[in-house]
Amino acid sequence: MSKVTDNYHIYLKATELAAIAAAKLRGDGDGKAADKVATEAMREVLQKSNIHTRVVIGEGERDDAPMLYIGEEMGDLSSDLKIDIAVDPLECTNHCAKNLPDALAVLAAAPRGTLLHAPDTYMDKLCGSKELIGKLSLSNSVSENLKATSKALNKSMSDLKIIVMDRDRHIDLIREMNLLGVEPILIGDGDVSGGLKAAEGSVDLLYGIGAAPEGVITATAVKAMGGYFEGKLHFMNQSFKDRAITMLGEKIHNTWSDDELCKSSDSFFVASGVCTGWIPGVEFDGNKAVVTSKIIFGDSNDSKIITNEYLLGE
Ligand code: VTB
Repeated sequence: MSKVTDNYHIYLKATELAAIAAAKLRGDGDGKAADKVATEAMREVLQKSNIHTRVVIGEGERDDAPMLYIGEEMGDLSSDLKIDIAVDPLECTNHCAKNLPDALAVLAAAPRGTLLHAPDTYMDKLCGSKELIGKLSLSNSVSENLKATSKALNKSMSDLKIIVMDRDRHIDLIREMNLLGVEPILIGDGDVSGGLKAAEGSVDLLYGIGAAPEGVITATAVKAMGGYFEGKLHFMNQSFKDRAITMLGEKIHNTWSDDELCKSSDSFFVASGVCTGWIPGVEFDGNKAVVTSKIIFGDSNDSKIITNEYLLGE
């Protein structure tokens, strides 16, 4: 039977068309509308395919999301090839609305049952390059982790490039960094690209709390890149915690590694750029759209940048 990674083309097309659809609304100030068209474009590709695809992480619960909802099954349901996906048709929605960097259409794919069904809550994330494996932990203090990073990468504290989302929930984290002489790079949105930049070493760390579902998508990519990732669920209130307990029981207290969030190396991550940042965004040229994507394969640890042209209105 064919491997998951052999079938990446269909999923690449899904993120490409989602990115093009969202990019048409780039800068219009309406992230929800861009997310909607991206979701529709992605779903149409997966629905028409001859693979049996199931959404493990998607646009939300069935009652709230008409398409790509958690548990939705698409394509040829009788196919022997059964692939689970974690998707975010428009990651960093706010940046697409404002035409700021790093909005992406992203998808992670793996064999059935191998991606963690993460609840729709927050996740504390720590992510970096392979040099940091075994040296950091979310259970350690911020100071311990930063000192270990500085030592492992042979950089002074003031030279460390650490991405943190600019949120009130990170006030203490940022203060602790500042006390150690670290000036974090604060981002408005988009911790998926933040994690990927950290895993490839173009920055040193992604640190802090973002969305849990995107944590699984990031972890699949980081695993394939051979980088370091840890995530621990974080609850803003009791109702999110109660819901997570029904899904995961006592495991809600786990600190998950990338290998636990994506259990198979027959997996891949694909991102198509909407707004230029980590990868180039969609370029429109007359009746053509040029879309750039990055695919990272879990079995070979190879990655590819692919640029394709589509005729608009096709
Ligand atoms: C967003 C988004 C991130 O997490 O911030 C979201 O930009 C959750 O955080 O890229 P807020 O609710 O504070 O906005 C991500 O989607 C992914 O983790």
